[in-house]
Amino acid sequence: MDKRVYVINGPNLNLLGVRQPEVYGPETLADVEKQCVDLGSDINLDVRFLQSSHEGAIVDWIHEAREDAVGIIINPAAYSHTSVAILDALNTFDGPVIEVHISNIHKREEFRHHSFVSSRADGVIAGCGTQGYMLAMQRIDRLVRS
Ligand code: CA2
Repeated sequence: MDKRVYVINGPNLNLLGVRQPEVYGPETLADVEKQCVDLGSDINLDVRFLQSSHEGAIVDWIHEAREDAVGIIINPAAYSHTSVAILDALNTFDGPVIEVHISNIHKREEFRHHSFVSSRADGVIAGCGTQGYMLAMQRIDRLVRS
């Protein structure tokens, strides 16, 4: 049976490809989901792809992942910069966590330079566009094999 990976997306990422393509690119979140699922089937990872604009929903999915997933890929979006609750939830998860940002948060406003989640993440990918999700999948694959 394939190992399960949760790909969790935070607030407003449902608008990917619909608004601000100059910042976040032309692909929709459904496009990114398909790419993750397709890559997952090549490398034997079963993808559960999720998005919510509600902090508590994201915390609940991280708790579910404790029983259900070998790894978590998370783009916490704006909650990266504010959420101790998401950090605390990730700290209860034993497997690898890769944090993804589509844009390079370090090239943007100063308030985006700090992410609470980064202190738990095993890897952080920023500024690689939506390709960052594919890179994160490959990294999770490597980490769960070793
Ligand atoms: O670069 C990223 O992936 C971010 O996590 C995206 C967040 C932002 O708050 C972070 O600082 C960096 C924003 C997500 C909003 O997504 C939108 C997508 C399309 C149109 C409008 C918003």
